Amino acid sequence: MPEESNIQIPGVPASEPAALDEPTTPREPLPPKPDQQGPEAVSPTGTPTGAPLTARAQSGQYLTTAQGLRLGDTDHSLKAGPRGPVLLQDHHLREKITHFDHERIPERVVHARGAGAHGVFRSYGTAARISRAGFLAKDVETPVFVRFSTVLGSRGSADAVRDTRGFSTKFYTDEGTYDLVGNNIPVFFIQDGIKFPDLIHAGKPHPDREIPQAQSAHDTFWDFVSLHTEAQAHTMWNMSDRGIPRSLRTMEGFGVHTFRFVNAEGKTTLVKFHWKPKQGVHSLVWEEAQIINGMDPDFHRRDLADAIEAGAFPEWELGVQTFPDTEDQMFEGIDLLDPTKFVPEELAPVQPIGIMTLNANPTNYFAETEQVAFHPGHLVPGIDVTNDPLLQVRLFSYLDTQISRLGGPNFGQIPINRPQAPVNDMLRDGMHQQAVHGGAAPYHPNSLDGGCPFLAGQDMSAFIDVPEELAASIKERKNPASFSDHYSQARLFFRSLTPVEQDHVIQAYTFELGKCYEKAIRERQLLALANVDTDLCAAVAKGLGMPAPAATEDVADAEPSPALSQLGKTWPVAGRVVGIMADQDSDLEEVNAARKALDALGIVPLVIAPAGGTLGEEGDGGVPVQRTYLTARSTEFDAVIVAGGAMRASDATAGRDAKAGEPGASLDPRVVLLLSEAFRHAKALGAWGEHSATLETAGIPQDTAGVVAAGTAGELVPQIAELLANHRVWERFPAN
Ligand code: HDD
Repeated sequence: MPEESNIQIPGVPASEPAALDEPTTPREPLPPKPDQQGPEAVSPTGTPTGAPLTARAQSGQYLTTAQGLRLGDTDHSLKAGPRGPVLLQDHHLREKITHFDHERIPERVVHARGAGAHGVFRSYGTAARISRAGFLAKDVETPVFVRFSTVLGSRGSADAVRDTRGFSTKFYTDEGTYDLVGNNIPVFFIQDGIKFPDLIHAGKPHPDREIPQAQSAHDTFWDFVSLHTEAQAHTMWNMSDRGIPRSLRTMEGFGVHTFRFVNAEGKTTLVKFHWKPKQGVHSLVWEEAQIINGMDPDFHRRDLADAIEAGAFPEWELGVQTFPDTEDQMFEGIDLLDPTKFVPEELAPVQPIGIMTLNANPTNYFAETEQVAFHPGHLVPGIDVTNDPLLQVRLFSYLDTQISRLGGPNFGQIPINRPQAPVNDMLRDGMHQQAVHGGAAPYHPNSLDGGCPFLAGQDMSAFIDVPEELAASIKERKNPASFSDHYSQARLFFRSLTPVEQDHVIQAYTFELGKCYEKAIRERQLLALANVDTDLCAAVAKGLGMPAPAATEDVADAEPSPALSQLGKTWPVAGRVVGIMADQDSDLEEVNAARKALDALGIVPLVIAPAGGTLGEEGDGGVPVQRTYLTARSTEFDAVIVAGGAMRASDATAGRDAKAGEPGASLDPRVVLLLSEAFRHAKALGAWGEHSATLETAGIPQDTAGVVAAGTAGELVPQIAELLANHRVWERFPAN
């Protein structure tokens, strides 16, 4: 070996320094530069795993390529002269554009639009007698990730559409991941999974023009549900206020199917899951929903993220209805394997088994909310499936869909999908494999890798399939006779609602069918409604200007279930939003007193003023403005307080100089719009002192339910809070 590096370069005298100085002895690799370290290792719940941490994304010192090469320019492509064509050799350009070109993955075929949050589930231990699931033992805390969704709309569609909402929960338990993939409606459209593509093809936009987006108010949807009458019960829930939740935080959730709990002795119990929100069950009204979809398409997503960020962590109690695992799996005449049926709570009470708190927003939407993969077949010991034919097909579909959606069979290795229980599988290779598996024998049984891993027994937390005796039967494509009642539960639901809620249902059917062009479809759906309830059918037919048909089926009556109504209860007011309309004429001390009093109740006060900034002097006495007449719309507020004096139109009008309430007074039209909408949507309205005159000028009658006049802010706030506890001033409906 020469003593010193002496590489010869043709044409370069040997005395000149060599261009390359190859190391001849091995040396330690250079320490990684700060900007060259791998991405932060986080657990599925977003908490650092303890692996060496790096700085946040975007905070490394130098920009690099994906290979860690430092870049000196990322703003100009490499060209043949400043005005010349771009060169193919520009490796940085090609990497940057190629990666960008592939940033999107296919959206979910259903439930494409969603919002997620991290949290924790704490079990009460009340289910421990009937399920041996470790995470249901007393006081066990299990990290969770929840994704709420709409069903029909694309990823970029609006939140407040009339639709079913998905409610999926991933429990990262010590015994493996358990997914509860439910909806906010306890019954489903179809009884057999083979119909799912038909249902979704009918509900999605028409294939020719791809309209309408995220809506069921169109011909193909109603064509399907009127021809396929087992969908009537679910559709009835959709047409009720449940189809337009006020917030994701104020929705119930349901596992829909009947599942099977298995205890330590192997004894089984049939169960139906319920999520009960501590925040109450509240909905929008249809006009509000329509306004919101234009004003703030991200309404639900924003509401959830804001609440969590503000520390108002939403909570749901998980409960189960339990049924004996009898041979026929019927309960009070209801087939527990029919997913278009629910069991009224009056017949089988919901028994609480734990509480879930959502306490952290995702760090990255794509990595977590988009890439999370749920599957009803992600089970743990102690929870098993039943033979519900809808559930059986779901067990195939969810695994299958992730392969095209997440690009291969290793989606379980994506951080949000990684179990928190040790994984010791023999699945190997495949697209996007992240692991470097050692060993020589990824098969069972083996003798080369010491026979590992071994099989566990029930006492070692193994999942043991419940041995189930099956009745001798013939192979056929048929439903059981007990699946043939398509109307009684739609009737039960409708008749359990209060008149106000029933009126909303009538309006919803009339709206949706009014958007259908084909008369035959409207007629057929009216026929289905006649079988559900003749009054409902007559009211919808009247709205459509069509004759009401007579019922064709003899449908069984059931006892109404008052638990189905959202009215008649009071709920916590924490987390609700109250708008305070103030202006330069306001008594700022009183405005601040109102803000403080609301805040003390956990209510979010937002001040609405003619312009942004601060009313009065910045500092102690001033009032920071959160919304202006331009940015505010009534739909954001659960109640509105008027604390301003004039609120005049900013342009010259006859009453420009007159105070509100005085002859000739003229309010800014946006103020009038906000107040009149809030009034029409049955929200509490209030004012103190002379400001009641502003309400009067806006056309809000003073001596009406839910319109409060008080002497001071201190007197007003408790009255507004009391009204808010009922969600709306229901006496003010019907609105039109
Ligand atoms: Fe489903 C997604 C809920 C029936 C096929 N479904 C999906 C999601 C929810 C539900 C909440 C969104 C999961 C997420 O946030 O990622 N689905 C239900 C409920 C059903 C139901 C409560 C009936 C009780 N689904 C159902 C059937 C099939 C599917 C019968 C197919 C035969 N569902 C899917 C799917 C999706 C899905 C295509 C789309 C994305 C995904 O699974 O991961 O596989």
